[in-house]
Amino acid sequence: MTIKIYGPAASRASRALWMAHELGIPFEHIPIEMKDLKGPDYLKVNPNGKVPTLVDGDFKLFESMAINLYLAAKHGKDGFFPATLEEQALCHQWSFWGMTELEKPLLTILIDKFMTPPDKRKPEAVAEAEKALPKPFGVLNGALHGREYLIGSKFTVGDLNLAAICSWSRPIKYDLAAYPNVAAWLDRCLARPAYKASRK
Ligand SMILES: N[C@@H](CCC(=O)N[C@@H](CS)C(=O)NCC(=O)O)C(=O)O
Repeated sequence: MTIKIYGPAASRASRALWMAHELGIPFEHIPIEMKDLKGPDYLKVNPNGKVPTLVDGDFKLFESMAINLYLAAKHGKDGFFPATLEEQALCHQWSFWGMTELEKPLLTILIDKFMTPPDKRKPEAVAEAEKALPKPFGVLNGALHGREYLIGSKFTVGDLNLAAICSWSRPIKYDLAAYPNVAAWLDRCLARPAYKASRK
């Protein structure tokens, strides 16, 4: 049965859409509008009233990183979901790390810049978020020293998940010049045809 991915492309559902394109699996995209997320029909699909949600037959899954790790484990080929427990754990590590260390400050800036009317903007919150970013970007820059991808020598679900989070640095024009390994890695990941296809 064809999987269903709920959520507009301009939301965290983009992560699952990128994954589906990357894996080349058939999927149905249900771009439910944000205003309908708290309706009774959608709450049956995801009781959080948030996107993305994956429906795979009778199986329902929320949380973008979990969805992508599941899809990669189920359909990944040629090491995209690595074979060893250690490398799989590293994919989980970078996915959780992206969510806990990078997502919030990047989102704070993104929301302030693009979704907040000028009179409601919070320069202090943005300044705080900007202060939080150098440390994790420094860690990531170190981890990418001398390597093209995070784990082994190939692009994996760990790269996809973390790059999807880091992609928010682009619309906010966050300057990655101090983190050249991150900048080069992010360019490499976001140049993938599947990423581009997910944004059409
Ligand atoms: N940690 C969740 C976050 C999901 C989330 O907050 N999605 C946003 C859209 S990007 C949403 O559904 N917001 C609606 C709301 O919070 O009411 C994930 O990564 O899937």
